[in-house]
Amino acid sequence: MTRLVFVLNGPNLNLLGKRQPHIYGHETLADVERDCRSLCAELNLDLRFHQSNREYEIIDWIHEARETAGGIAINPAAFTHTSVAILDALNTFDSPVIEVHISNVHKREAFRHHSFVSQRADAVIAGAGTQGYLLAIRRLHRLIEEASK
Ligand code: CA2
Repeated sequence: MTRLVFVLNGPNLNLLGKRQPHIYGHETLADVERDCRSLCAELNLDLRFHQSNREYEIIDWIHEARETAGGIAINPAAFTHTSVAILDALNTFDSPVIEVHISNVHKREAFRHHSFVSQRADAVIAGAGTQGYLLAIRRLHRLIEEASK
């Protein structure tokens, strides 16, 4: 089992820490990437960390992960609620998938309560702030260790 994990981020998450801090906090995406890198180093995992505002780029990274990765943590952002294409791509990936949301989508507008991605995700973390990414990496690490026994 490969020790490479992908952390994928959907549209507008490049603005993290720069707008709406009451919902998404003060950490920037660069801060999140730094923390993910330091946790992966501690856990002896390799990391690819990406963000895009374009659905097809996220799909292409999932395809790349099919060939190379032992797990995906994904915050699809608004694509969570709209994208059958991202769900279809994740359904072609055979290793663990963890869905991450910074905010608790279930406390928010009704249109955020449905996730296409949850149909595939092995776990969903919502409302833990940016710590959710680190929790997802720890869970992927556990699953990768178990699969390699
Ligand atoms: O809570 C989450 O992580 C979300 O995936 C974030 C998405 C939203 O559409 C989902 O319903 C829940 C929005 C990401 C936009 O990120 C921004 C960050 C800072 C400022 C503006 C947008």
